[in-house]
Amino acid sequence: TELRKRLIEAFTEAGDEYLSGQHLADIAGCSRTAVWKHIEELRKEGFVFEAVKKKGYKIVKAPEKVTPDEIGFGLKSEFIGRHIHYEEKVESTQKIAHRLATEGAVNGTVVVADEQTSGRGRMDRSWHSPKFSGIWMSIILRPNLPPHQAPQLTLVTAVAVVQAIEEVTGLNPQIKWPNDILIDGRKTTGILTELQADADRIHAIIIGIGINVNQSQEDFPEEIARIATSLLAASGKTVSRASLMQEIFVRLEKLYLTYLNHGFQPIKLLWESYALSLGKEIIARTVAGDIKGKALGITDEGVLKILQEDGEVRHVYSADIHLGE
Ligand code: BTX
Repeated sequence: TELRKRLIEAFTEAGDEYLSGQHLADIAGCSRTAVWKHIEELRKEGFVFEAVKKKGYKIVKAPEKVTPDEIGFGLKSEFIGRHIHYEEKVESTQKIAHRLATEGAVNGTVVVADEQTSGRGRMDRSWHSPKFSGIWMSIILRPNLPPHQAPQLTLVTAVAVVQAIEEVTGLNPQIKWPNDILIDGRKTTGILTELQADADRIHAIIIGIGINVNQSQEDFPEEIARIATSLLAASGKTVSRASLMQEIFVRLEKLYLTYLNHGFQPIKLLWESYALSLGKEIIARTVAGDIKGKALGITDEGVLKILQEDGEVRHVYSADIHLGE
């Protein structure tokens, strides 16, 4: 890291000039191969380089962080994102949000980190959350609702994230019930909703959102390389994480209020317009076994309806969806 610091200083001094590999090696006191490796490391941290043959390297963009200042500047929402708890590196933003919610965090509080070391998915799965390249955040909301309505809020969130991605990148993401957002069939976003509630009232809902933003396709680890993508990989453009977060806060706030004031119906229509698997043959893997059939839509509660071959319509509350043949 001392060496990388020296490289960064050299690039800073060079300003708009390119620095050759040899020159950098001299400054850092290492081999050119080592320089190249360090440049790769810096790239993973969010630096964007321009490399020109015979001239060398130049930094065209330094990593942007997602600190409260960056997010607060120009923010147009009223309550979502008005209180931001930022950390560079955490195990999981969900964990922190749960603690803050217990301690009385206000409606709309957001916990965000530049890196998660043990990001969580559903059912104890893990969520890969490398430094600087994604949005890893948890939003605390305090709706006055019974706990059984919580799954609807996952769907509200999915619509908000899709709209924000569309607005900021021009891409057309689709939703796979209940909580995946896909681009070209690959997962770019996962949503995890958790509750603090008693039998008839939600105290806090903690909505975890993980979005792959600026990873290159090669950056994904082997296990998810074929199922995952990022906004950069899909659009060819780096995306400002802070701007995307702002857009999500504004959209989510609007849809959340629509939902509280007018119920799930208007959200349902929007959700269905973005849904990937409606009308298709799917297999829903549930804890009680597979359900196979045609995805018909969602109920007013946000529950998935599947038409089986025998004509029976099954309601699925929780499952992983696979597209059938
Ligand atoms: P999920 O259970 O639907 O998806 C988890 C599965 O997705 C993993 O088993 C793996 O196959 C795949 N996967 C893991 N990481 C990635 C990734 N970066 N991109 C694409 N696919 C991946 C989805 O759970 C809910 C994820 C919520 C993550 C947020 S991040 C902020 C907050 N904090 C936290 O710990 N979790 C949430």
